[in-house]
Amino acid sequence: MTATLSEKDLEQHFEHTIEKDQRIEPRDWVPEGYRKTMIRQIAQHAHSEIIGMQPEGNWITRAPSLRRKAILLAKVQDEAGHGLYLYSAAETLGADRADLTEKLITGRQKYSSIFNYPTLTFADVGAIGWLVDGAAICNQVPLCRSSYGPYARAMIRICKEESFHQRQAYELLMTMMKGTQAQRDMVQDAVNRFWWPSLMMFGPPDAESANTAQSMAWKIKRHTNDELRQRFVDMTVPQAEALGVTLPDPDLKWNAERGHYDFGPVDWDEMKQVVAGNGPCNAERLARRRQAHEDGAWVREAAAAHARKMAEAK
Ligand code: FAQ
Repeated sequence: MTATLSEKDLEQHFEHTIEKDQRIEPRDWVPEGYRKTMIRQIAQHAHSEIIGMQPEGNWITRAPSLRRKAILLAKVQDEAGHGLYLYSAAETLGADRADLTEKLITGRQKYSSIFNYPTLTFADVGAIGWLVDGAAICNQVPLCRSSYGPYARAMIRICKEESFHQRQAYELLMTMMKGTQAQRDMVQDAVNRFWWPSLMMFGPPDAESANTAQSMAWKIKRHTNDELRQRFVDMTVPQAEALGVTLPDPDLKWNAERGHYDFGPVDWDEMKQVVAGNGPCNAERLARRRQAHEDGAWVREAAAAHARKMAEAK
């Protein structure tokens, strides 16, 4: 005979699991707030991976060589894979994938602001891989220790693949920097456009971050938005120096007392506008995703019909 656990016992078990730094698994009881926060973060992350295929996907047909095309194809395909993993992780919390997609294409769920900027030249492929994947790695390596098991485990593989993304991009930028003056200018221009939006990827400043305190207490997040932003700046400045590009911030300076780089103010109004749907490419990104979803309707119908037939044949 099994004794029924009261809500209080379940809550205590949850608190102990978090306290002891163990993982919460799909079979475990969780408070509603934890479930909602996890679904929100995982869904936003999944949507970012899926929408994030578009800016670089824009250059697949125009890659300058077969080698660059093969690398870019593999990277964009990895992002699709990350999105699918993450939707599966959200499903373990009771979310419905079709519902999440519906929320994305009707603008009721967010995705990262960074993917609402255009990719104007092939150097943007390098800038995205270096800065955007770099920021993603910085943010996601600590998430490998996130309290929700399926999310933390997905993050391990995602981070490994993103390391490859970052390296291929740095190699691409290095190659361009050794090329003609026009190529060097192209790299500098891409870095100028992607630097500040990359800093926005870490979320609003801590004082304005609605979710950080609770997510840190639940060990979903291991560091605050500002801590990770600073880590990213500290990590990237020497890489920019090695590459021979300047980061577009006149206030960027080593602060020996703090042991960190100081940097200028982020334009939070711009970020708010982009998150609110008014960035340069928001409408285009969502329209493209909506169209792809509609175009894929026959595939979903065929798969469902096949599954039905197989079940009937049993
Ligand atoms: N854009 O209270 P907080 C990638 C939202 S990497 C849009 O601080 P939280 C790889 C936030 O969700 C990009 N919305 O929130 C790749 C919250 O929404 P609410 C994706 C943003 O969750 C590379 C509200 O503002 N990475 O895809 C942004 O504690 C290259 C208040 O913010 C992840 O999702 C933003 N930048 O911290 C793919 C990582 N920032 O409550 C292709 C996992 C915040 O209104 C190519 N996520 N918001 O619904 C996280 O670590 C966290 O969710 C943060 C935000 C740090 C992003």
